[in-house]
This record gives sequence, C-alpha cells and structure tokens, in this order.
Amino acid sequence: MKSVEQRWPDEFARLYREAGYWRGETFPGFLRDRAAERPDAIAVVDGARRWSYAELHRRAEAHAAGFLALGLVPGQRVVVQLGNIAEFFSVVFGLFRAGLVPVYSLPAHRLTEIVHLAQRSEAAAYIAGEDYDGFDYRVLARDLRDAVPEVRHVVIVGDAQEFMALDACVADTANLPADPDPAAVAFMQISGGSTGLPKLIPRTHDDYIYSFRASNEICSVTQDSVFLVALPAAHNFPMSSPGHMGALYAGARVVLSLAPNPDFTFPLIERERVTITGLVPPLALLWMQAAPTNTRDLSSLKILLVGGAKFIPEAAKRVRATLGCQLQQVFGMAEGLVNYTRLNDPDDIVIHTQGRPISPDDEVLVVDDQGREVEEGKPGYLLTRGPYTIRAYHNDEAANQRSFTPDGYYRTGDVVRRLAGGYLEVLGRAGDHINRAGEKISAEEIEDHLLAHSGVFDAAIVSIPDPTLGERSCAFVIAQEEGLKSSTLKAWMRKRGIAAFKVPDQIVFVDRFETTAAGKVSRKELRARLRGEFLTQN
Ligand code: J2J
Repeated sequence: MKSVEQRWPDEFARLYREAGYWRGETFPGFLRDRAAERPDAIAVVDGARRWSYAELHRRAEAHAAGFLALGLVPGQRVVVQLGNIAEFFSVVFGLFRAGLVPVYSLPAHRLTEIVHLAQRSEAAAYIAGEDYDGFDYRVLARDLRDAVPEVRHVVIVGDAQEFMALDACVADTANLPADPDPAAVAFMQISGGSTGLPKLIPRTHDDYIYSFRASNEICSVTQDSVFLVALPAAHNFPMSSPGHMGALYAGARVVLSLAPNPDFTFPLIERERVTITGLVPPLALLWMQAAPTNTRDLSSLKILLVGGAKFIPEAAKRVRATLGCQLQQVFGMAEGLVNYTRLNDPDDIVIHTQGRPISPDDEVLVVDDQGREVEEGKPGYLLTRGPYTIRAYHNDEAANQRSFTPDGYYRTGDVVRRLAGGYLEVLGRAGDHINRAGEKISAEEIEDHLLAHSGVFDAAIVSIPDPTLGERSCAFVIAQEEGLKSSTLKAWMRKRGIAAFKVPDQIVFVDRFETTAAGKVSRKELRARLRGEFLTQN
C-alpha cells in the first residue's frame, strides 16, 4: 500500500487487546468456524436460493483462489458494487480470504463516484452485478476502465459479456495463503461526510468484528435469529449494527430483500420468520403506515432498529402498537462509534434518546466552539475515540486534518446532548450535508457538479425538512443562461454519472445571493441564510 494507514497508538491497541475487545479474529476465520460448527444451517437467503454455511464457505474459498489466480495480490483494493444478492457474501468473504480489501460502493453510485473510489483507493479490480434495478453495470465498467486503466480486472456477477464472470472466477484452493492479519485493514467503507467527495474509512478485522460481536449482545442476536437486510447491504448500518455481519458471526440466518418497502419485506418476514431488522426513519414510517392494512404475519419480528437519521419521538412511540415489536434506536457512523438504546431501557429513554455507546472504552466528549467540554444536558459537538473508531481516513491528509483532533478524537460533526447514564440525544449537526432518508449528501460535492454546467453562475445546496424523507435537497442557482430549466439541470446531472439520490430534489432560481454589508459571506452562512429564507417563505 502506498500510504500507510494511521492506526491506534500502541498503548491503545494494547488496552483494547487486554480488555478482550480485539481478539485476533478475522472474517475468513469466523466463517470457517461457523461452517465447521453448523455446516447445514442456512446462512443466506436470496429469493429461492438458500446457501448453507458450508456452501457460503466453499464458494468464498473458491473465489479467493480465483481472485488470486487473476494476478491480484493480497493487500490490493477491489471496488465492490453489489446489491442485495447472495453473491455479495461469496464475493466479500472471498476477498477477505485472499487478503484483498473490498471498497464498498452502493448500487446507486454511478461513474463519477466509482472513478473517485477507484482512484482514491488505488483499486486493482472492480466487481459488480450485470444489472440491478434496471441499470447495466457493464457499461459503467467499460467507462471505468477507460477512465482508470489501473483497474485491470473486472468481474461481473451474471452475464459478463467481455468481462470475467464470477462463476468462472474460481480456482484450486490448495494454495490459498494464511488468513489475513487481524490488525490489517479488512475493507473500506465510504463516508457520507459533509465536505467534498466521499472519503474512505479503513476498518480492521479486529475493530469491526468487535463492534458487531458486542452489538449482537446488545440486540440479543443468537444463532436462532433471522436478520432481514432491507437497506442496501453495503451500508454500514445493515452491515454491522448488528447487521448481516453480526448475524453471520452468530451463525444466524440472513435474509436479503431487493427493496425495503413493505410489498417486498412483509412477505419475506412472514415466509422466513424474520426476528430482527434495521431501517432508516422514513422507511420505519412507511412500514408503520402499511401495518393496519397488512395481511401478512409479522409476529416473528421482535426487534426493529431505527437509525441513520433522527427518529422523532412521536413516531418512536408508535412502533410497538403498529408493528408489534420492540424498538431500539441506533445512532452510528461508518467511522466507528455506535450507540444503542438497550432492550431493558425504560420507554422514556427508548423514545427520546439515540442510545449510549457500545463499549465502556468508547470515549465521548461533548464540546463547545472552543473545544471545552460542556455540562451534561447542554448541546455541543460530539468527539469520540475508541476501540472501533478510526484514527484517520485512507489517503486523505486534508480531511484528516479537519476531522481528527491531535489526540486522535474523530470530530463526528454531530451536535448532541449527553444525558444521565451516557445516553445521547442527537440535536443536529455542524457540517453542511443533507441527510436524505439516511443517505448523506455533501453540499459541496453537489455544488461542484452544478458549477460545472455552463449555464450556472453560482449554486448553493441546502437541506429542507421533508415529511417523507426527513430532509430533501434544495439547490439555489444563479443562472447565466437564458431560460435554463430545472428539469434540464437535473437531467444533465444524472447524465454526469452521479447517484440519483444526489440530484437536487428541488431547484430554485434566484437572481443573486444576498451578501452582508461587509460584502463577504462564507458558504456556510450563505447556505444557512438561504435555508432560513426558504423556510419562512414556505
Ligand atoms: C440522528 N442522526 C443519526 C440517529 C446516524 C448504525 C446506524 C446508523 C449509521 C449511519 C451507522 C442517527 N439520529 N439515530 O453507520 O452503524 C447520522 C449522524 C452520523 C451519520 C453517520 C450505523 N444515526 N445519524 O447512519 O456513516 O449525523 O452511518 O454522524 O451513514 O448519520 O452516517 P453513516
């Protein structure tokens, strides 16, 4: 690897090992153990396909050998863009086994994002499905190879056309290397951060496995659990809180849903006797709305985790009455820190807070503008470090300067209140991003796209409260072209190759941006002012 990851200082690593958080487990190691202990238990359900632990393990091993036979070398990064299909698991466990490092992208990502991720991670390969939700990823793969020739290998699940088919990407497993180092980076998640392009979050076997092993305990996940993946599998929340990885670690069953809405998920809950799942607030609202007319048997569902964005108390109160299950609020981030309300917490805590940290060694500071700690109950910026929170992004010095304090705390950008018992209430955020149904969109990134249009003189993106999405994006645009239409701009943005959820939901044309008497305003002030004006006028 060209850039050396900044990890935990030795004294912290020692503490985390001594405390039993980091146990030297690895992803391939635990899958092998489960396959040995419960070979015939079903690991993954995808439509009519049901893979046992033995089957998943066998496939992962064969693909690991296949990936290495292509000429890939342990330690290299591989951009993975797969939806909620069984091969997501055979591919990523294959990569883990080979010591290759998946970089998780979302099915919604398009060329611009994939090129960025491939370049930033210096990826040597790209693995995608032939198509998903009506989009042909082989077209994207061709454009990617033109743009980033270093991506030497493309593997496609399904009809691969001129590329390598995943089914063919198998080889003799006799010469597979030893399992990877537990302290090594296992994969990279992407940040939904507030500035610029997505950042890469390097997670190690040790730290990540700790986070979901402990989550399993907090959410009572055992080998009898059935976890439904309703959200995109590559998201950190459905992956680790406690997520499909937690479920596989427990030897439980993972059920994949192609879409998160009740038409898809309710029949699956009934058929597979799903016991636990996670949703972002807008989907939780949708499920609650669908419940009264629902004819499916949802009685197996015991726990609904809701997180990714603020779940308002009025909605939180109605979960049990409508869906018949217990709510756990979860406030987490792909960079690390995850908070849960506990199963035995009183209703008041479950309804009004976003939980408390997983680990006794999660260090949480709530500070003011000057970095001084504020009193309990007072709002402040949340900083954190701990046994599963990164110390640096991959290959991004500028972001590291901004996002981490000199003593290694991650600046989450969230404004919270700390309450008795260490419970946190999320009040808002410092950064300028839009939390659109749990997807974080950087204002800066979208402004940059808009500014690339010849008809746009200036643009500012703000978040507007939205009854369905929680927040939606609104672009204020100063046009320098007669008759520029919002539909034209939106279509043009889609053509640029960005995820559809990033295309502004609304575009408002304005003649100019107000400035102060002194003339200059920061982007941040400008966005705040436009948002304020919009909200008072609407
Ligand atoms: C308010 N804001 C929240 C909550 C996340 C579990 C759950 C969620 C994520 C996730 C995750 C929130 N109330 N309950 O990775 O493991 C906002 C905060 C946070 C940002 C992180 C997990 N839960 N948020 O959402 O990396 O602003 O992770 O800093 O996508 O989402 O976003 P992300």
